[in-house]
Amino acid sequence: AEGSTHTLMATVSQYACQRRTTTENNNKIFTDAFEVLAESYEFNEIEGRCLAFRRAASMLKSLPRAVRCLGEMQDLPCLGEHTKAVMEEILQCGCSFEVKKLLSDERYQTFKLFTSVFGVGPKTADKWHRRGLRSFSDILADRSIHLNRMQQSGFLHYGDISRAVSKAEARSLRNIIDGAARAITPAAILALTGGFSRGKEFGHDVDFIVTTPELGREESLLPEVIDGLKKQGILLYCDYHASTFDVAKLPIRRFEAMDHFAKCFLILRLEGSRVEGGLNSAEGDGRGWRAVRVDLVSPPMDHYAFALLGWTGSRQFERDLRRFAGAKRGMLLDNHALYDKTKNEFLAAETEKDIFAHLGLEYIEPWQRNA
Ligand code: DGT
Ligand code: MG
Repeated sequence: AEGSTHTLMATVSQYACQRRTTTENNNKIFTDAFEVLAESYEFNEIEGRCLAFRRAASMLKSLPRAVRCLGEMQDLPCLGEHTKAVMEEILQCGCSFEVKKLLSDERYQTFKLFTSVFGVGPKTADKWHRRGLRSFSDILADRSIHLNRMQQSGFLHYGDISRAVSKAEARSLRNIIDGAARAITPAAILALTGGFSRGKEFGHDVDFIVTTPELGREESLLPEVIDGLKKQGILLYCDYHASTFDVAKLPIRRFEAMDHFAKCFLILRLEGSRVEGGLNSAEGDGRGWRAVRVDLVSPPMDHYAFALLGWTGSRQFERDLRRFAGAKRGMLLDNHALYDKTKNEFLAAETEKDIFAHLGLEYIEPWQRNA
């Protein structure tokens, strides 16, 4: 077994889209440490180092077993001097001194707390930190701080939306969105995407694609679905973005930019009675409901496969798909389209399998994309 595992490790690709990564992580002791370091670099806007740690963590997640010694690291991709040094320390001492120091660092702790609020990113966290604010009560007591609508909702529903969403809750939300979409058109198509479509047990939100086969109809579908949710009295927050999608535009390389499809970021009220097996968390404080974050995206049907591939994730899988397309195939990929730069043409796709085939990649199932 030792020999075969070693061979397996020797053939690990540097690209997440050429690896199969389930939700089972055999190297959590390393990847948890890397995530703290990546976050810290993210808070300080040192993007290169942040991505290096995320890439290393993602590679380790794909391994069939834990890395047990220094020698095993030599054959693995995505590991640099810094990542290796952290792993070596963890192997020797059980933890990383650098990570321990960060976890007790005042700046790291404050950024972690502030960015846990819906609508607060590193830039806002930095602004508040510079003003000497350190806690939620500091922020809420400071009259010179203006909270936007998203942040106001973030604070209002903080307890609920910082609590993980379960699979059962995701299923209930699916039924709610499905009902709302079908009431508008029976032809409505609803697909679960994001972490739950990769088989995750818990998520920070629930992501769906909602569209219709009739091209162009999807643009008005989403506002109508939102209106339906509002009429049901379960719409607690809605940030709607109309489509700015232009079929002629070339795909963009940067992953971080949001796509141009019509979409909305919602907070919905999920009633306990709708959840099979009860809603423990909300029952706990005697309300019988909880607030949940839901994202809906509405691509035109001829770009459905790209939207599905783009929203299924994981984020690292998406980053590496794009990186692979560019570096290995001379192609541009984003959530809208795939463009072949050598042939100067868009490559159409009806399914995710078509896109993998265009890229010359073996098909990776959604549950194997937990990179
Ligand atoms: P979680 O945290 O349990 O909700 O995990 P995920 O994997 O569902 O993560 P989430 O909900 O943040 O994002 C789901 C997918 O949606 C992600 O893999 C790619 C897409 N997506 C979300 N945000 C962005 C973004 O800022 N840019 C791009 N290009 N795609 C995004
Ligand atoms: Mg999600």
